[in-house]
Amino acid sequence: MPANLTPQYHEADKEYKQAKTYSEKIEALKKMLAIMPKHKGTERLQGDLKTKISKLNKISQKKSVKKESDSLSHIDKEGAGQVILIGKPNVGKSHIISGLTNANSPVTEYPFATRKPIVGMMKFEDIKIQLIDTPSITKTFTERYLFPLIREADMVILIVDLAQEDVLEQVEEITEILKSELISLKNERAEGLLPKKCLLIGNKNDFSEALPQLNVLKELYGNDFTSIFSISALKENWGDLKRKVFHTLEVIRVYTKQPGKPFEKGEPFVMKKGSNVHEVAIAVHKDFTNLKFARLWDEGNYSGQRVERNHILKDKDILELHM
Ligand SMILES: Nc1nc2c(ncn2[C@@H]2O[C@H](COP(=O)(O)OP(=O)(O)OP(=O)(O)O)[C@@H](O)[C@H]2O)c(=O)[nH]1
Ligand SMILES: [Mg+2]
Repeated sequence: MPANLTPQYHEADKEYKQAKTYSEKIEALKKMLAIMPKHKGTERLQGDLKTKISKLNKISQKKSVKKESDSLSHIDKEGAGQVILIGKPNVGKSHIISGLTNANSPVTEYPFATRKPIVGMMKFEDIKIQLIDTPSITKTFTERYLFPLIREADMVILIVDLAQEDVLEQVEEITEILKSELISLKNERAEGLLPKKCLLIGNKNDFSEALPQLNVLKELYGNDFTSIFSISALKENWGDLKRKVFHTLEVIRVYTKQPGKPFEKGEPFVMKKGSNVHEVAIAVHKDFTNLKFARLWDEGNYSGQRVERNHILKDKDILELHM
């Protein structure tokens, strides 16, 4: 039986053939299906169109899922450093990030409330540090995009729940998962894969069984983490924790001063600990590769003395650069 297709149908077919995206193609196919005369002679064609639509739907869904997880596997760095919080479900990651930053990460009594990475900026004195809250990590399911995020971050905070009896297992489980992804928390210097700094924080130390649990962690993992300590997200005043995060990042703040003018405190240059005068000068402006000399002020020994290009700077030093 002839199909007797209308000119509108042929027009839609042309649109389909010229369509560049999956959604345009799907739209054109739907149009063809809608305007096609429905009788025995077009049954087969109707079936073909439906199959094409469903295949294209599947492909485009897969693409968008992949796109989303690709885009979650990188977060542009902002501020003085990027710190990622990881841990098993319900240990208090979101509670902690909500205390330290402006982020609005849902805190719930039930686990797995955090479904995507959430970024917040933590103010510490005159700088800001970027913190990332993450979906929980478990043996049964861990979001793949967490591995590149962890690898790229400048520092990791592993949080465990001291109110649970299984604190050792919590650390083991997470380090095992990371190791199996070629990331070793314990030997990251050798692997060169992980940020070098990792804090282990036992949360919920308002529970009576918390202290002995913390002591066991310190005994067993003392050498594997930059530092191990406990907090209670319910009782924290956050100042100490912010300071510890800043110190663990191993960065310094250096201020600059115009020659011949009194010091006006501006935004500091945030540099790696161990940076020298020359490195800071280049960070200030590339022309300072020709730096002739610099003068230094600090809170202790210096009040404008000349320092060499290779002089190592400390946090809060003030530099006057001369070309
Ligand atoms: N007693 C006590 N409860 C806490 C503490 N920190 C967090 N909680 C509670 O523990 C529960 C889980 O906290 P969340 O911050 O949502 O935990 P999470 O690690 O983000 O968990 P998911 O993202 O849901 O997997 C909430 O009911 C918090 O109020 C703490 O220090 N002490
Ligand atoms: Mg959470």
